[in-house]
Amino acid sequence: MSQPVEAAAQTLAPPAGEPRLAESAARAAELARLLGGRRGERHLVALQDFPDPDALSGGMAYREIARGFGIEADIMYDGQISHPENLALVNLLELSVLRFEEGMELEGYSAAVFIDNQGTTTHLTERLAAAGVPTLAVIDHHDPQDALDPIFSDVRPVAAAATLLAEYLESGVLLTMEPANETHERLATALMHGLHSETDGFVHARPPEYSAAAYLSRYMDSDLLERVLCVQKSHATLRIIEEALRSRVVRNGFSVAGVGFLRIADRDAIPQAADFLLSEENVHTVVVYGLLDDEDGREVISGSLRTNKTTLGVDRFLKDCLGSDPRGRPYGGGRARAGGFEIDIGFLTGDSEDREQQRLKWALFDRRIRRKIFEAAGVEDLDEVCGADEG
Ligand SMILES: [Mn+2]
Repeated sequence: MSQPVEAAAQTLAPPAGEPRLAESAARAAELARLLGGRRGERHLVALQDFPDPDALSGGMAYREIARGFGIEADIMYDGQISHPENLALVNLLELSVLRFEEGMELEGYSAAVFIDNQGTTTHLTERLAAAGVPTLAVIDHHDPQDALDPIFSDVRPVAAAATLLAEYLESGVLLTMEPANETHERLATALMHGLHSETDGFVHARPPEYSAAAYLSRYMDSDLLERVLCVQKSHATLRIIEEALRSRVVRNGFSVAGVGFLRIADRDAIPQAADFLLSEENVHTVVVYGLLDDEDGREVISGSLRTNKTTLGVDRFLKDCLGSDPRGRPYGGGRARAGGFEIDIGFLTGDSEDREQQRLKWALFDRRIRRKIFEAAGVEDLDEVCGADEG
């Protein structure tokens, strides 16, 4: 009776599962041999400038692994952690990460390790090179970039860096995970959050992520994961989402909203507002932007694009739509389903005292950006969506 079902299950079983795990076990063994000869060293784990949960949990995993070999590791980034969910991750997991500050001495590190990046998305690369710190390892899942020359390199096209680190742990070669160990619980929770956020809540996960998640689920603390995921939004963020909702214009499935002036500290409200507007029926693509007041008086238009239209090439769309700055650098770019842009408004900066001036300035940029986006989206009646007063 069960015979045909079993036969069917066998033909459907993914054949690639085991070779991948065997490869991870081999890499883990190679890393173990390397770390075995480095007792007493201090390593720096370099994360991208805006570390996300995938990077943070990967750094955490390396630090735990290194500890077992008598190696201390500091996790560092040279930018900002501002998304509330990432801050919650750092706080709830009591994860100590260092933000690079001018004057910090990097010479004391024996080696650098790059996780979830290959040195091209962190300013630490140049600083480490200047300090003469050699690159020990690169563990990443992005396309190979060959910017570094590490002793150990594991760059494979899985959906998250956390997948690779979870597979290292599963091999048991680098660290023995124990069910009641609080540190291991936090680590498994962090890696699970990394997988979750990198795959948009497992919607874009593939077999390696599901199998890594199955392994991590044996150790993770689901209450803790729930607390990390259910971060409440700040009043400022809600106010910006409200403004986006009020000012949005929807045409041909494109929803475009300018939210006016906002503080740099509230910048992450822009992608959050974009995520929110994407949940409206019949909308497939959202662009939200606002005018940021930088600490040093610089003013920048900052925007986010979110789409669930698989045929929209986000990177191309933003580059075609917004063009480049005078030095030829594109104002915007992106990856699948998400992108962003920043336009320095240069000599129009300032006069923040003069309210009327500020209002006019915003109205000007708001109309121009909306016009460009709808133009690129192929919307016909631009006068109607952008205001007939523009020439
Ligand atoms: Mn990643």
